[in-house]
Amino acid sequence: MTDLPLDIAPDVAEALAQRRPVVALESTIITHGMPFPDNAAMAGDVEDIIRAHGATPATIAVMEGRLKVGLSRSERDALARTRGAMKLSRADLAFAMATGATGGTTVAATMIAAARAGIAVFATGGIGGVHKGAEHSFDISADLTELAATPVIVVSAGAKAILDVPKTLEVLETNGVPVVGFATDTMPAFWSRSSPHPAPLTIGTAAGIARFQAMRAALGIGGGMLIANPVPAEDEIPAGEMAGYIAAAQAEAEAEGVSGKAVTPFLLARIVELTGGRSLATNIALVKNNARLAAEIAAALTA
Ligand code: PSU
Ligand code: MN
Repeated sequence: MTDLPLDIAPDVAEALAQRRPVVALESTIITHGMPFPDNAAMAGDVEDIIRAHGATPATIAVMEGRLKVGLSRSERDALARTRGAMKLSRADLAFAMATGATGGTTVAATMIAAARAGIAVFATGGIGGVHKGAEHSFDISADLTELAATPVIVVSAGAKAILDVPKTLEVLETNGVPVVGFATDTMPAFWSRSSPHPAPLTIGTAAGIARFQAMRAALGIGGGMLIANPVPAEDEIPAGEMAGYIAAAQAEAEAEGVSGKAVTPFLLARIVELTGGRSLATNIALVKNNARLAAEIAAALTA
């Protein structure tokens, strides 16, 4: 039997054993989603917000082959500085563990690790989805099928607006994944509070989300759900303004032949440049906002 190189941080293990609220956090956002040193500051601030709301944060990553559920401050900072970290999803999480590699976990890989550790809720920025032009590239994130398979509530600001949002919603529906607008009946669009697309479901309280997930479990329906929590109004960039930056970044990605795992990091980094850093400030604000809601949901789940 292969021993699983899984390290659950002592404070996380204790909180789980005492059935206190725990919120998982992903790390691709640290290794591939934001530049240093903003990534390190964001990762620390988000953990502090979760603690301030009475829950224990568990940032998940693979460090030299060990799957870490909960990083110390120095591990977090080391990860934020790592160049050439892998971007790990369902397909290659175990590869990194078998070869001693270091990598950030995407939404999909973070869900796998969270479920394994017994963590029921997780906060991110925006999930991966169906890319624009997917009818040619077939680029559809493994985050979508993971949401169908793994029972973790993922709190996001929607699907990233670089994606084809209606196609992403269709794939989620096909796979039986509930998409819940938090106190909104329109799908948020990551950097912007709204989009032209209705939210499939709406719930206005953390307790309501906890009741919905409990009812799904009682019915024997497996899998997770996606919460779409709009970025605070004071931090948003209007969708009309973002559309131009997104189109420009997309055209550059195509011209440079960027494909596969590199697409999302390329687009996010280009959009930070095109907006003069504003999109990064908004991205950080929306992750913090999602961390707050995730802590409330975690508390409602343990109540
Ligand atoms: N949210 C952010 N920034 C990110 C991500 C989410 O604010 O970089 C990451 C997540 O880890 C998500 C990944 O799983 O982007 C999607 O990558 P892809 O499109 O290649 O599946
Ligand atoms: Mn992809």
